[in-house]
Amino acid sequence: MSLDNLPEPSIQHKSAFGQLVTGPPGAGKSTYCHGLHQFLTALNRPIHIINLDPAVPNPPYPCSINITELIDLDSVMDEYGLGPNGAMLYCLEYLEANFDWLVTRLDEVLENEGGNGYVVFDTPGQVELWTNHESLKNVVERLGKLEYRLAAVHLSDAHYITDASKFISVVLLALRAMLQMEMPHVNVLSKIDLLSTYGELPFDLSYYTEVQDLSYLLAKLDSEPRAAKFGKLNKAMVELVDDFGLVGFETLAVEDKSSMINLVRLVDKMTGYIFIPHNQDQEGDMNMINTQALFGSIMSSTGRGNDVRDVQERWLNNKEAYDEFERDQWREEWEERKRKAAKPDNNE
Ligand SMILES: Nc1nc2c(ncn2[C@@H]2O[C@H](COP(=O)(O)OP(=O)(O)OP(=O)(O)O)[C@@H](O)[C@H]2O)c(=O)[nH]1
Ligand SMILES: [Mg+2]
Repeated sequence: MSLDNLPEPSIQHKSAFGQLVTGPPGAGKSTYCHGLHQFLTALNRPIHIINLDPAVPNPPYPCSINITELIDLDSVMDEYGLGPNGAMLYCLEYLEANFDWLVTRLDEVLENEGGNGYVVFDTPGQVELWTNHESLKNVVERLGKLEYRLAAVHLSDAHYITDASKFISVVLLALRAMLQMEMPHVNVLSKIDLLSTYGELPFDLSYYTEVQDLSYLLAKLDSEPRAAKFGKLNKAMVELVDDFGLVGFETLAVEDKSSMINLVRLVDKMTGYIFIPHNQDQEGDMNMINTQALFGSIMSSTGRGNDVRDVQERWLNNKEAYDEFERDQWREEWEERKRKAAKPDNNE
């Protein structure tokens, strides 16, 4: 863990863009990072994933930088006799104290990106890290000063919207994350493809994504014996969320192309990525235009836009019909590829 021989950080990049992926344990953060890597790589958009979870030496995605190169959870637990939560906070504090290491590694990784790289930070699921502990926030703030334009993509498992009290806790956590991190922020209901398996929702999906008048949920809470005891507290919490009026949700099913495109487009707008060419040369401009055109063509091939009514239609109202339709499309695409492979001369 000695950092004595590390070179001084050399800040050569012009700017970099990217995402800080946060959310409670099991929300789907690492899966999303992996999906994003596959998706952007297929679009010829370079991406680097940085794992900030010191408990994961071997993440499931191609990892450009791993915090375990600097410090890992098990050694901290052994060395200082800490439990997993305390050790996690120690590791993030250690990262903050060794910020120069991170900058040096980022410079190395982004060296060949012509000045505008794209980095995605996968984070651990401990909620303290983005609700009240300062280290992650400080690291992001310092990256911001070095022209890293990051947006927080905060994932919450869509399963929680099926229960009024869990939904309110998800909304409160999302609000807390927004207030704590103070950065461009998008909340996302993840694993939306599983929503139909949890039974019928009392309200349309848009009620939850737009976090409309939460007082409707108070009646539900009052009918839950555990929650009813805390009627006044529930009311105060609901009013607090309503008064801030900050929380809304996008939706995500990692394996669904339209879902990924909608989120990528939104984050690109939030960070300003859409306004710059990928590379410093003119070809960069063309790449950007091609990428946007490709996004458009994928969207028209799936026949869906980014409206929450489309999401409701796809994943709740008519899931089986859409699943069948997409299976047919994949089959046709597969057959077409096989035909082309059999006749290489005709390949365009
Ligand atoms: N059906 C479905 N499953 C998903 C999706 N995203 C994640 N999962 C599953 O959810 C589980 C948890 O995903 P992870 O990516 O490990 O979650 P995480 O937020 O990184 O978890 P921690 O790092 O432990 O906090 C895994 O079994 C994933 O396969 C999704 O979009 N759809
Ligand atoms: Mg993870």
